[in-house]
Amino acid sequence: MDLMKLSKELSYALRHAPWEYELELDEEGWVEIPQLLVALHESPQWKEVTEADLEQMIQASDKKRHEIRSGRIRALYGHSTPQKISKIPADPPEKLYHGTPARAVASIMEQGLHPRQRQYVHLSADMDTATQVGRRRDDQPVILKINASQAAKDGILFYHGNENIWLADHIPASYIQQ
Ligand code: HQG
Repeated sequence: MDLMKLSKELSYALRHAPWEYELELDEEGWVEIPQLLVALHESPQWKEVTEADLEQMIQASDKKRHEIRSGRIRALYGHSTPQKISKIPADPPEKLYHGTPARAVASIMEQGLHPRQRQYVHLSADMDTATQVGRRRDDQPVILKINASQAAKDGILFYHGNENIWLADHIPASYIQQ
């Protein structure tokens, strides 16, 4: 089974278009695995998928994009569905990073970081992760440094995505350094 293709399909279903699969996410983004399997089994290429395959898909992935708990599965970050997924605020590390194409920097330094088409701004826990994120759009991305602990002290909320990814609603430019 092509686990990478399965992961992409699940990210699409669980981050962006659950209604195309007749799924409804709960407020934290969870769906019951049996319901998801029914939806997947409608497509010929996924008619054999089992819960064990979903577990293996998560294990095999380069990034921890999904999590399974108590018979349910959810995407950990990346959502764009109209109803905002609720996340529990957490204390961020002192510094976070954000990799972005050079062409976006002037606008970010003026307006701050906005979630744009997603529900949250995505931040990286380390420079390597930020570089990988930025390389999706620019061979030589700019890595912005976020003064996360100061922002948190000033009341900006941060949320945990996975061990490499943090989320926030908006990061004002005053906490961002080039
Ligand atoms: C930019 C992938 C101009 C922002 C990745 C980014 C990540 C602004 C783009 C995750 C701006 C949004 C998310 C402003 C933000 N002016 N540009 N004021 N504010 N931007 O894809 O962080 O592989 O929604 O810099 O690895 O690139 O799918 O966010 O370039 O973890 O699991 O607007 O998605 O993970 O782009 O990526 P995105 P992102 P997966």
